Amino acid sequence: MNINRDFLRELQLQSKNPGTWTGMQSHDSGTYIPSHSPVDGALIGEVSVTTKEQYEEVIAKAQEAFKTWRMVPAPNRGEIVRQYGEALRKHKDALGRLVSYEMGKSLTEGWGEVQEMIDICDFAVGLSRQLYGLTMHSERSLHRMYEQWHPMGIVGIISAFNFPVAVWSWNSMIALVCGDVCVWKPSEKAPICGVACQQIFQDILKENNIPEGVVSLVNGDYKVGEFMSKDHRLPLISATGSTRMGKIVAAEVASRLGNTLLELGGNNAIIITPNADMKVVLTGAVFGAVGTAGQRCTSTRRLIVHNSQYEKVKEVLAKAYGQIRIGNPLDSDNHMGPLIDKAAVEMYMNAIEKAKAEGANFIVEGGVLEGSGYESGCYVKPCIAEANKDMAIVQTETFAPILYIMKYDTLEEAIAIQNNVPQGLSSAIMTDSLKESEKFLSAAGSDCGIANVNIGTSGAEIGGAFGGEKETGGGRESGSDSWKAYMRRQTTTINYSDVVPLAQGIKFDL
Ligand code: UN1
Repeated sequence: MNINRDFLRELQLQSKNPGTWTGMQSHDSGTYIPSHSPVDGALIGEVSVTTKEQYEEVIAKAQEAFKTWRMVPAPNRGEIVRQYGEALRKHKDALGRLVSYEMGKSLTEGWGEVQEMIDICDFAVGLSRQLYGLTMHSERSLHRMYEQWHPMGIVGIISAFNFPVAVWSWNSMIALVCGDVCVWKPSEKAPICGVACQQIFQDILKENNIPEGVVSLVNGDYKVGEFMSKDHRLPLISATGSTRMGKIVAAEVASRLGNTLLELGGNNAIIITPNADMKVVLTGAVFGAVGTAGQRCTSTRRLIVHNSQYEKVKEVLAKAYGQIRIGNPLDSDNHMGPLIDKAAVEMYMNAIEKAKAEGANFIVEGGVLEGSGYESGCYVKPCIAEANKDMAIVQTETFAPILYIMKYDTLEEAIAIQNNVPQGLSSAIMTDSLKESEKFLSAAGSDCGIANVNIGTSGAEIGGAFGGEKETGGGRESGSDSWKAYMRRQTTTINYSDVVPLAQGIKFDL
């Protein structure tokens, strides 16, 4: 495979070992994490693992930077984020290519991810003038009462490989306008994307004479994540990844009474009713299941299909799956690239085996692709299995393009099946019936954080609050009023009378 790597040069990532950037001049620990592209297996670069001593230095710098940053007026903080958005526009092509090459998602999705970063920058710039608090009427005369929002301090961000740049920006761009400083640990499976985002941000901080500790990067596996979750100097940890990881982080942060914002596993379903438009079903379901090779937390994993539509849906999907082109994601002819690594391939194969052992019937077979173009060993076939709602494998999130399809009779039954999983991130119904869609959206409907009508389960816009219930962790990131998770609320009462009347009419005369 011949991949032009000019994009690495544009992102100042020419050297084989770009090292980590933590806001410090030099940061080489001598231990490295290599990043191999799942596209062709080639070594893209290495980052040095952050030691405990280096972590302490990063936190000290971040603490120092917070003292300056929290006093910069919020709209001026928004101006820095605006400049970052501009820089991302300039580097959209190169950064999108790096995302595609390091993570394996299709180039259009790589660009889409950078677009998601740009969108959140725009959102955060506007937000920087809208961090509103409420004013209340005091029960005491000549008193004023209101609430104000202050920055919290250092926000620790732990992100996953599947959205190696966008998820960090959802958190950090919002946190930054709120006046927090950010320390980011990207996934060790896509660390070079983290270095690129960091380099671009550091240039902007330098140009504006702002302390580099406002945005920092640390690298490593769960041990570095543990430095963060156990560190009382980090009042908020925002973690994206598996439910298993989230439970550990939640317990560690809770034991020091810190705050968490968790965005964990999904097991997202689409309900297809007799009133569904098949064209809409096709794009929504196939992109949901196959996009990003099934490695989104919002990927469609289950189709719950009305009896009357079942055979038709099976037929239409099987035909569509036959047309999916799998290969180098940088080639825009391909719909689907590789899984992130061979361990992911193994998990995919194990899930297929388990599904078969539990009696699932594969109507589109899976398997690992071999031969020319597939040398990295990470390319697999998307597959579809007829399954039962209660099978253990159907209850599990497998980060791979495996779609389980099942039947229902009544809408109530379909909603019950949809809700009958431990996770609660995203959900959808395909219908042109107002009654069906309203039932799905009612309090007795979907129990997920995201509920869509005639849209697949993935591909949320940044303007809404993103996250889900149950084992998805309950956090909300990105749009709407998610910013409140990054700030502390202060209720203030001011007495401008000459006496001190006590609330609730209490008398205390001296
Ligand atoms: C994720 O997979 O962690 O809604 C995030 C979507 C994307 C974000 C997914 N905007 O599919």
